[in-house]
Amino acid sequence: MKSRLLFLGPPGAGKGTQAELVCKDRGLNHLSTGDLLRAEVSAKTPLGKEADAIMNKGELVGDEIVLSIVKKRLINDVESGWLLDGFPRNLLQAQSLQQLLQELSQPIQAVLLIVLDDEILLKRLLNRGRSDDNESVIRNRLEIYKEKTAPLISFYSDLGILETIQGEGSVEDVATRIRNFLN
Ligand code: B4P
Repeated sequence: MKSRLLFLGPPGAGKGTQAELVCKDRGLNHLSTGDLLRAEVSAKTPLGKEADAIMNKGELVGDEIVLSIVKKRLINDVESGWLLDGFPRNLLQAQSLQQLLQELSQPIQAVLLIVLDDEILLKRLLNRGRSDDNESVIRNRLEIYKEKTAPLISFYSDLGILETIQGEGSVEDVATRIRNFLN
């Protein structure tokens, strides 16, 4: 069974939603950098205060901060398996992750790219209504995705581990597509 997975895709594609279901099904640790950063913001830690302003503009939080959070977790989760959701988000993060996983002898087994039309993404995020879910911030997040995160599609495709999943339809429709691929 594949137990080291990564979800890639634009904001609002359903990475977080589907990651939760897959982790419950397969007993994996859900490692969402968005959730981990929001926990720091809620706890009002120095790191959280720094991240809050950046997230509310829809920008990416600094690589050093995100890498240190992920590293700590991955080293502890080696035995049970994991699903990375929302990380990596640029080439530097992807390269650092490859190096760390090589050191741990724990390569990624599959990268699932969830794809969805921009207008549907916008509608879903406006419905969610988190503090970083207003139209201008969402459009900025989409631009940043295209500029910084989308290059990871060819990075993982060149490694031969990328699978594209259509993100339209109900949560259950998308979950079935993912289950069919993983089983
Ligand atoms: P994230 O928390 O990663 O969130 P996201 O990309 O906006 O959402 P996701 O794709 O997970 O969508 P979801 O399932 O929730 O990032 C937030 C911010 O954190 C970033 O902008 C950045 O500032 C920072 N950050 C995170 N990781 C970072 C990193 N590595 N480096 C630097 N900065 C980082 O779904 C969205 C909505 O759609 C939900 O309301 C859901 O209920 C709904 N939905 C899902 N599937 C649906 C379906 N099939 N039908 C209808 N609605 C659906």
